[in-house]
Amino acid sequence: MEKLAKLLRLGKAEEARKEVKSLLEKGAKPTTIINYLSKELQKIGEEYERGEIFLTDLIAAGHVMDTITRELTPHIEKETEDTTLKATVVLGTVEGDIHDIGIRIVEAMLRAAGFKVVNIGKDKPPKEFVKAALEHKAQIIGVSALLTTTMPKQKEVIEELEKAGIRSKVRVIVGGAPVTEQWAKQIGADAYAENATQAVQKAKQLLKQLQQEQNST
Ligand code: B1M
Repeated sequence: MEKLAKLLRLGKAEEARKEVKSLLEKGAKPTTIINYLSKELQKIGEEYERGEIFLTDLIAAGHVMDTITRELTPHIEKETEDTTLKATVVLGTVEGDIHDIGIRIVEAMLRAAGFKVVNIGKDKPPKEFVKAALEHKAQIIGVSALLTTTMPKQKEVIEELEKAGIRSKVRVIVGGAPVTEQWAKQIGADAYAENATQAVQKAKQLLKQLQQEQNST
């Protein structure tokens, strides 16, 4: 793992991919690797913020993490627990924000838990979330924001759902490094998830609530 962290810092994507393969062969769990590297990447982000490293270093580390995430995703999805869950989640990163490593991990974990997932991608305007939710008859929308400047777009997604008249039919989960429980409450989201594991737990809880509500009406 330490070797992998070093490769992340050095921006060596191909070597890191090989190292991940070897770790998997030795029995390492994909989620353990992701959680470890996420913490390392956070440290790299903080170093960038303090001006200790350059933007190019941040980009290189982001590229390595991206490569590793793509390598690990099929392994996470293979561990599907429940194929009876008949629910769709629309996921995406808000407009103006190109961070998508985290949301792809959330996607893989939701799939592994049995959800159908439609990931609309990064830099998506609020209306795109609503459009996808309508098109795929989604029960849950997961909205990611990694920048303090793009967080307000999460609120706009909720406002667009209200305008479209479907707010009561879907549940909204918000996440991303600067997002907090308090922010989620403030903007009227239904849940906040700190990480991908929590996103799965919250999605399951919200789905249960939604189904109970629908059965009682
Ligand atoms: Co950016 N970046 N970045 N960056 N970057 C941050 C976010 C930053 C905190 C770094 C720092 O300065 N400390 C900072 C934001 C500061 C702020 O807003 N206060 C920052 C900045 C400033 C920028 C740029 C503006 C830099 C510049 O150009 N000057 C620029 C922004 C461009 C834009 O978006 N318009 C930029 C660019 C980039 C890269 C392209 C180089 C790259 C992204 C590559 C990519 O995503 N494809 C990058 C990276 C890698 C980071 C850091 C280092 C790591 C992000 C990451 O992938 N983490 C990041 C530092 C940090 O986050 N502390 C930083 C790993 C990932 C697994 O975690 O994304 O948090 P995370 O996702 C988690 C949870 O948050 C949660 O689950 C995930 C998995 O457990 N979650 C959800 C996320 N979304 C969810 C949705 C849900 C539920 C849970 O709904 C269901």
